[in-house]
Amino acid sequence: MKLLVLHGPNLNLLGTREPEVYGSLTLAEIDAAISELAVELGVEVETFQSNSEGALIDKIHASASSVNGIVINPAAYTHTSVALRDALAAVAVPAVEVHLSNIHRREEFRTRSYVAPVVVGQVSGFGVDSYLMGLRAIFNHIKKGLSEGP
Ligand code: CA2
Repeated sequence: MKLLVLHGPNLNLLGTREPEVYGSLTLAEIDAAISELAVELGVEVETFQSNSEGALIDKIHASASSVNGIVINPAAYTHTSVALRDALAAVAVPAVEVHLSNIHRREEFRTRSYVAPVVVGQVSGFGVDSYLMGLRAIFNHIKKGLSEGP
């Protein structure tokens, strides 16, 4: 099984500012925790961060035929991007949306996710554990689908 983990804009700055909101881990440390869990689950994981909406969409398109599932933190594009939502819907690869912070208990504009209706589910508010729970969730979702057969 191969999974893709996508990080949206500004997440490359993690660990430098707003630790009270996003935690104190850097993106490299989050990726290391993801890789560790991937070994435990016996799956291959690729991680990718971009500040560009187009680059994230291109990565989804390019990976569509080679990955079984996606974990995505679309960051601010969560609340703005119909294009990202359309890309996820178009490729029909199951995805889980994750957020470090709880987007439902912050500013009102963060409570709307354009991505939520096209993913299997959302994990929000648990810091790095949102990614790890998201990874386990998509792994279990795919395994269930594979074992059920056609
Ligand atoms: O809680 C999350 O994971 C978010 O997706 C993070 C986004 C925010 O726009 C979403 O509403 C919720 C922001 C990521 C910005 O990350 C920073 C990291 C360090 C310093 C400043 C911003």
